[in-house]
Amino acid sequence: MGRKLEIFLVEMPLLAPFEISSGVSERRQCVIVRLEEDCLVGWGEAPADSQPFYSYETSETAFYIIKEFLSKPLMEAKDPNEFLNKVRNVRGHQMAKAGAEMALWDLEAKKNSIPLWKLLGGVREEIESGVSVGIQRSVDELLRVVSSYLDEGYRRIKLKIKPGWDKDIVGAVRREYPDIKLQVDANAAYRLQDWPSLKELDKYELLMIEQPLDYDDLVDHSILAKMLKTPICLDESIKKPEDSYKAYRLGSCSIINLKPARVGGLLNSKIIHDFCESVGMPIWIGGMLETGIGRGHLVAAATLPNVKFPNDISASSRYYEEDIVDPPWELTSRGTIRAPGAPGIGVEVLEEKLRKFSLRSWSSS
Ligand code: OSB
Ligand code: MG
Repeated sequence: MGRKLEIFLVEMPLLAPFEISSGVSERRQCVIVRLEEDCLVGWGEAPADSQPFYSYETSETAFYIIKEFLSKPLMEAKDPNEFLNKVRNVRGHQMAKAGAEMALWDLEAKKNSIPLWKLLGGVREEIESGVSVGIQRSVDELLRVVSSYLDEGYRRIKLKIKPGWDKDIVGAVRREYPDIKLQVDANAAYRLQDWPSLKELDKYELLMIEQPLDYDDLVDHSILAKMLKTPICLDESIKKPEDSYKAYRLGSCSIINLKPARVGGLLNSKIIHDFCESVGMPIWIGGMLETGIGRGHLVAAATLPNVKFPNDISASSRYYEEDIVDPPWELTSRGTIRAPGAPGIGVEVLEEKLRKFSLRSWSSS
């Protein structure tokens, strides 16, 4: 079979700093996985950042875990299912696993000369694109940013909130745009006893409120869900398929933000997707400021049938001055992104640029 594995610790400058309740990012780090077999190359991305503020994983831990514990299984596994079985005894490290597993999916699709989204079981040729708007310096600044994204055609706006940056800014955006699809994401910034602040958001007709309480919590979310009219969507709390089952049984959420990287890859994403579909719980696909490589995998996931809301999958120009794929991901005039017709993730990786943004690399031979 003869595979060659190379991993890159990449750092790319963001066009603008991205601030969420748990911290701010000015440059984005990730690990890119390159898996070559018979002149075909599969690509994956572990979008852990330099700081452990969203999850405990960082770009450095992902690089280390892939190199030390996932590289051999990745070289040997015949498909994603076998890979996940081989790495079952590595606890957690879902983003590291996802980066490796996605390279295997891309390779598999390329071997079969079909787009990844078709291999996954996708059913739509374009996916709805929304944009996630970070915490800004002022309400005026926020309104300017929102207006420019709406002008570009994004189908839904997600506002990052935290205590003190919530009801006023949501109210200001809602007054300016009474009819847009609007939602908020707290990145675990509230406690259950803060519920009165969250209750005030009920009057703004939000599609959902994402991860209001602790990053690991399911129980308090199930209590909060009964107190709010606005549907609760979970992000950080869903780290593997079992978590989606528990969240459903407890009533901790009625929507899931499915991030393939957060749950260990596309196979686990499919399992969560299929479970949610079977119980009538809609999902959408979230992002982690991925490069064009990771976003290729997100676009594929967003073509699945139970994806019922616009996704946090924006055009390359929303994140980076220069992306590392060609063509860069672009928005159509309908505020969508087209699922590519080319094999695998459907875009070409610009290897020279990738190497330019690499801080370090490691290869199997
Ligand atoms: O909570 O959804 C989140 C980015 C980094 C870490 C966490 C989150 C986000 C986003 C951005 O909201 C989504 C995107 O990639 O556009
Ligand atoms: Mg989120």
